[in-house]
Amino acid sequence: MRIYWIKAQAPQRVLALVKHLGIEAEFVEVGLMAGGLKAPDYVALNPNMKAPTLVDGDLVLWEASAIMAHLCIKAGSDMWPAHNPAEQVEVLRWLSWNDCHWSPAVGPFYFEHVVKATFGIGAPDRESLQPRVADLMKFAQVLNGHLSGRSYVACGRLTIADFQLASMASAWQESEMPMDAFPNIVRWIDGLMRIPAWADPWPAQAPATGNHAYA
Ligand SMILES: N[C@@H](CCC(=O)N[C@@H](CS)C(=O)NCC(=O)O)C(=O)O
Repeated sequence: MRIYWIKAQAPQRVLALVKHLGIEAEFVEVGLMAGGLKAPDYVALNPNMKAPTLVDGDLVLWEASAIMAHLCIKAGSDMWPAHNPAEQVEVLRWLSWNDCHWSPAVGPFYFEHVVKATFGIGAPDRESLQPRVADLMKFAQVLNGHLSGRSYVACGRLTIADFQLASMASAWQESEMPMDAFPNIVRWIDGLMRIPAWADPWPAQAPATGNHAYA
């Protein structure tokens, strides 16, 4: 099994899960700044020119949530409830909510503060984030309310929904997201950060100038 990644939030979820479940994989860091996502052999795998991408035998899969579900099925982990339709609906609700609402709300903060710093593409434009605060507050209110009395987003246990929702929000301090007002979200993130694979999901580093493979 081979996983293509860059140091950003969507691959982060997949890498954390691989580590958490103890799955054997080969990791290929795509050289984002060297144009690796646009290289013809990568585009043939992922025409979106995004990471992550998983190659498992004949299967080529993109979209972090689908990759995480595949990995859970393969490892026999109930972090994706493959054998429980009602739980699948619950997890799907939060995966969908993330992609349609939460990710667009937290994403601009993460981009300005984390992505720009990671890839050396400029200083954060704090002014551009001001109009984004209302949207963040609106959806943080929803998540904070849901997490009242809960340690996890769905099914009363750790699922791929937690990893999906937390990948940008975990960097809330660094990203200057106004999360102090949402104690249940902060408590939930603090709990995830105690999972070693979530706290440190990245494979051993290689210089991201090309597409490097290492197990
Ligand atoms: N919905 C996709 C998102 C993929 C995505 O946007 N990946 C980002 C990193 S978080 C990327 O490859 N960005 C590089 C670019 O757009 O050039 C997923 O969940 O896998």
